[in-house]
Amino acid sequence: LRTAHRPMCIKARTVPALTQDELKKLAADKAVEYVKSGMVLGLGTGSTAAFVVSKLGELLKSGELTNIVGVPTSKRTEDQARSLGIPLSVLDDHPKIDLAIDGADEVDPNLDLVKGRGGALLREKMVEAASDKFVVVADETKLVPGLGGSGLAMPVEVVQFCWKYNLIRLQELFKEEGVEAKLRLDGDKPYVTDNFNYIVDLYFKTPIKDGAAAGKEISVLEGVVEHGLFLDMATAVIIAGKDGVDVKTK
Ligand code: ABF
Repeated sequence: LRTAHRPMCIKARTVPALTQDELKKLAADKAVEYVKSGMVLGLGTGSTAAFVVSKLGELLKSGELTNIVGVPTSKRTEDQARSLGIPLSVLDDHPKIDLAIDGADEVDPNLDLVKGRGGALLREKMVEAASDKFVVVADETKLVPGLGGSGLAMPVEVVQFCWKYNLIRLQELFKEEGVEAKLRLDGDKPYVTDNFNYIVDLYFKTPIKDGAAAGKEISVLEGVVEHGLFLDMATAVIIAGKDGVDVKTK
């Protein structure tokens, strides 16, 4: 005989879900655990990286960290770090960086990234390429099964001279993937990067099949300065989500 179970009515105590900013801060706090006194640090750009910079400012103020030097990846980050009293330098004076911490727009299962929707891709790539360790901080919305798969922009920084010529070449390069290329705007004017270049955003209809090949094909176009595919660069990715903070390494 089957016993009839009467459904028990349990009133679940609702724990408020963390906001996206709270998740970003969790990832940032975890990443700062990698920082040691005396390090030269690459300081990323974007809202998640800004939580890292704030935390570094707090730790310097309290004396828990001493003698660090930051190499910022954008004017925005430079301004924030300066306002917090973080000693700053540039890549030319510190060509070897101990650790860079930065956000990302997309993270795939291989820890490859799309970056640069914040417009700072060139300095980010230079600083992160010069770093012994590169730790990425993100909330779980950034996880994608394949790069370009979010339907959002994959940026390419191009010189202003003949930007349209490059936009058309980029669109032709990825014709089979049905890419739509658009000049990034700031109001009704072209968006200008910290390096006085423009950005052409590529919108893929399907994820990029071979990121390494795509990166090479974009890089060889004259007039292209840098692209937002950051492949094989991340040492660790710290993802904050509803189940906690997950540190992914290769
Ligand atoms: C930087 O900021 C960029 O490479 C990326 O485009 C963006 C991510 O911003 P957020 O942390 O605000 O989502 O890390």
